[in-house]
Amino acid sequence: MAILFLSEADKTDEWAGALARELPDDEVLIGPEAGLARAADIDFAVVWYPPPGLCAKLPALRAVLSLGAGVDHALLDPDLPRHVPLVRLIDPALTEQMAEWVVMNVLRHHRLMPAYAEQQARAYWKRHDIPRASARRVGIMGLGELGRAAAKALAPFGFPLAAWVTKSRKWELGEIFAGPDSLGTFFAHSDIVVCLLPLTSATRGILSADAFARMPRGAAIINGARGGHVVAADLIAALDRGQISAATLDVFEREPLPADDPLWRHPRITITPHAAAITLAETAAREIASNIRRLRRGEAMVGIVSRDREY
Ligand code: NDP
Ligand code: OXD
Repeated sequence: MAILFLSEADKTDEWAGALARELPDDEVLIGPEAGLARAADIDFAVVWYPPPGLCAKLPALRAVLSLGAGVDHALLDPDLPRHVPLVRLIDPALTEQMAEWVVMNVLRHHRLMPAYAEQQARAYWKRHDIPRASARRVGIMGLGELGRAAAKALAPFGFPLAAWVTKSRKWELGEIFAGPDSLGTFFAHSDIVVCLLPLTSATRGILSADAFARMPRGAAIINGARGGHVVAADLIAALDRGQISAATLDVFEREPLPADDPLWRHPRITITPHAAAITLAETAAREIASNIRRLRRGEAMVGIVSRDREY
């Protein structure tokens, strides 16, 4: 059988090579034309923003495997077959990178680096008092693969941790807030808010004017999830009023972020180009191939997405 690789992202050769090494008995086909020409032979599609309607034309398809941890890109296809599983990527290498990025940015905000960067631009020397880490509350939105790893990496610094999830549970590292009714209280208890949610109908636009107003004055925002979580105009307004002190954004509604976007030039916004965690072909292909082998052995795959929850 054949694996179809569907992604406009760069490094196609690297990906095809890594998948071929992991699955030596399979043919790896690249791109929509190759897919349509050999539709009947394809049992797995490995995708990032698959062309809408294409997966529906593959009669032997057994699973759609995302090249990323998020699957919002695949769910944009209204014809994505519902009878085959959609699988997100769980890759320890990706998780490790995200934990590093979150720790780096929580420490940057905790230690007022955005304010010092602004001062440096004006050659202005002024020291600010900072609270101890034990008095800086960090609220993590989403406690999945990435949220849990970020929390574990933050815990040794002594920040009081909280997490917002769908269902209540025991959590040894901090306080759990569950469901939409607890969101306002969660925000009110978070001096630094880290967003690691999937982008779904329930989470789109969740970091809005209303959310910023509920946070303590001077709270900082770190978004490593998806651009659609943040209402950019509301964030800029909250920064300009001082309600939010600074923000770090890795993800945007439009990527690459257009050069004339005001987010680029705001003095208290730090931007990374969707680089918080970059999928590495070698490690990701290993995880994807393991899932393909699991299904072929009749075992359950890891990371199956609920189509109703959208994650
Ligand atoms: P998971 O599916 O493992 O975890 C999702 C978490 O979000 C769960 O804890 C879930 O709660 C929570 N959640 C989902 N919907 C809601 C809701 N409506 N209300 C409250 N909590 C909710 O995802 P990952 O941790 O693997 O990844 C998270 C996201 O990070 C990805 O979807 C992707 O968009 C983004 N990402 C960004 C990268 C980057 O480089 N910037 C790289 C990789 C991923 P519960 O536990 O109750 O189910
Ligand atoms: C992902 C991403 O979802 O890279 O893995 O954003």
